[in-house]
Amino acid sequence: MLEREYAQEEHAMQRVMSAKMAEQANPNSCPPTKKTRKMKQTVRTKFVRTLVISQRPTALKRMLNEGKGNVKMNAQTSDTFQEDLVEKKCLTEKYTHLSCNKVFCPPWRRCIQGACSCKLPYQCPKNGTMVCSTNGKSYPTYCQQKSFECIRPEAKFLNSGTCTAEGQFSVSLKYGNTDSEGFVEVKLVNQEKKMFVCKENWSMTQANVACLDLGFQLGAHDTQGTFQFPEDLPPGSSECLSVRCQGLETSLAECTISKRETTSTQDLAVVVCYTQNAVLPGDSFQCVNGKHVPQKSACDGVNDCGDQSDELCCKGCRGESFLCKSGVCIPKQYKCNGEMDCITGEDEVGCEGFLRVAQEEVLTADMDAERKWIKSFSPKLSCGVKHSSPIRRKRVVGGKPAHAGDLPWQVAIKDVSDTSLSCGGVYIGGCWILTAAHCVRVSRVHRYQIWTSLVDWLNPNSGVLVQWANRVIIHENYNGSTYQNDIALIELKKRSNQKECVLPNSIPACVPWSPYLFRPNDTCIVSGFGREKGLKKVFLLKWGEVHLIGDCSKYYADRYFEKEMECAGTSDGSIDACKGDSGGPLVCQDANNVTYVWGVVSWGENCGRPGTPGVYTKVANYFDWISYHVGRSLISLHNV
Ligand SMILES: [Ca+2]
Ligand SMILES: [Ca+2]
Repeated sequence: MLEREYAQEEHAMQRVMSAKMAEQANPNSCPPTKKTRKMKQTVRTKFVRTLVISQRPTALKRMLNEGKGNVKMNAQTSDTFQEDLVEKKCLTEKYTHLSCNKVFCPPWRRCIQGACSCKLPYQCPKNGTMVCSTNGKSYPTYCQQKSFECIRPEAKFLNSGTCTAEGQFSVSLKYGNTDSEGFVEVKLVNQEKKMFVCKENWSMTQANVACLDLGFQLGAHDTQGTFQFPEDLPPGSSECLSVRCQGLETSLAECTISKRETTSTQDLAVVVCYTQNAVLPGDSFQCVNGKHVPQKSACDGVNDCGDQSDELCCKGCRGESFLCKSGVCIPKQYKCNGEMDCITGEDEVGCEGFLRVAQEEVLTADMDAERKWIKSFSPKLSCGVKHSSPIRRKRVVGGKPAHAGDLPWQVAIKDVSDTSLSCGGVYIGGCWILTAAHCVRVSRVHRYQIWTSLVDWLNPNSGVLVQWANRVIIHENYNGSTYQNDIALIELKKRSNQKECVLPNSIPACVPWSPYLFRPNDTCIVSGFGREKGLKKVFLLKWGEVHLIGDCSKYYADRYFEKEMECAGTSDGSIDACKGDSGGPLVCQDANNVTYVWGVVSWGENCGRPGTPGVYTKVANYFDWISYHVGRSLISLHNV
């Protein structure tokens, strides 16, 4: 840790140096003159941004503490603040169960520009069990049937296995006052007569599927209702069907159905399907699909809307439902159920095995288990996981030199006409390096060298590999004066005898596909090759911990673009690791210790001053741009 005096000295030196470097390194890419008024007091360094440690005045500290306060507020589950659980700004995004920024797509859909789009049947994994569709055709897998249904919604799931001549499934409502309500009756494919559904397990999750199956597009309105059962249970009807759905099925036939004993009509399920006449008492929440549900059913873990939109913009969750870091409420039974439901993965962390549901006589196949099984055959991507477990260090603060293998995705970019390193970058797999647009120029591609596995520029360590650049792709909307879209890709040149790029000591960082993978106050790591004190050309790879900062526009009014940029500063405000090389990575680890490149070092004002956090290009916003150039399969961890 550095003394304050030293930090200030270095800081002062850095200011001089940065200005000099910015001037020398690339005079043409300096911000235009209209910005120079600001530049008098703020040196917006571009090249060689050094990792420094300095005393950070209290502004940032206060800000971060306020942020922490918010987290506590967010965990609020008391019904006293029920309307506060919904995040209003998020609602404007109109997220649904098909928004891959918030949820995983089912295996028969893939994520394209933030939406789970229909796959073509041949894009499904080959493994699976044959299923029969209501169109009378058998499909080799459930995934293929669902992907076909995705394009032709009338072809629903009928049964597991091949089609039979007599196979028929139907849902009907009985003894209601209108034909949109009543007791729920089901005729199963392999049973001769209809049976009533049990009240046990019956909730909006099941009711929505039943109503959808009956043709009510917005699902169910209520699972309560007083209807007269005209007779005693006829003999032989002392059984009912217990139904368990995931909530996103299109037919009740896809749900798991088992038999139960019943003695009274009180044990039977009723439903009121949602029609335009639905009357809601008091406040209501408007779902994306247009349905209204009671305000208190938003953020309770239950998909009341049917399109899940009541559970996707939450600051806290009601009752025992589980809050994903991405702001999604999931039912408590999804915690530790062996399947990742939060896109951030924390619902499956710290689990001691998962509970098996008690065995029962099931009359239908468990298509939810089949869905999970199919999911396990999706191609797996290896990124963001180091070979060896990291060495445990005591509470580390910024500016520590890295050891070989600490940051295996970090690269250094060198322009051969310069004596020093020009920028940092991050390896994302294949032959691809991600960096800042202001670091590179297409016309200089033949001059760029990419140094991988380097930790000490003066005494290059063993394992360092130097590769030439083959291609430079700069974001087409990069704006050199506002730093918008400050992102670029470098393709490495393959060696003449190799088909692929081989970087034995490098590991790609994962590319984030959703802006909700990491949130304000998360701790992340910034790294870069920084100069040591003095002007000696000693370059060591250094790293430091920073926290993501929400709403950075209050620090950089008019210059901060929320969707495209991310701000990060220090944790306790007393020590600040504020700068790494431009183009270098800001990486964050998820609940499963998988590392993502969350930001690319872009710009910032001097460190050590109040309220001037570093600004990064927000990589999640560029997932589609990156995948367009490098190929979807190279960087898609999920939803592929
Ligand atoms: Ca709900
Ligand atoms: Ca789970």
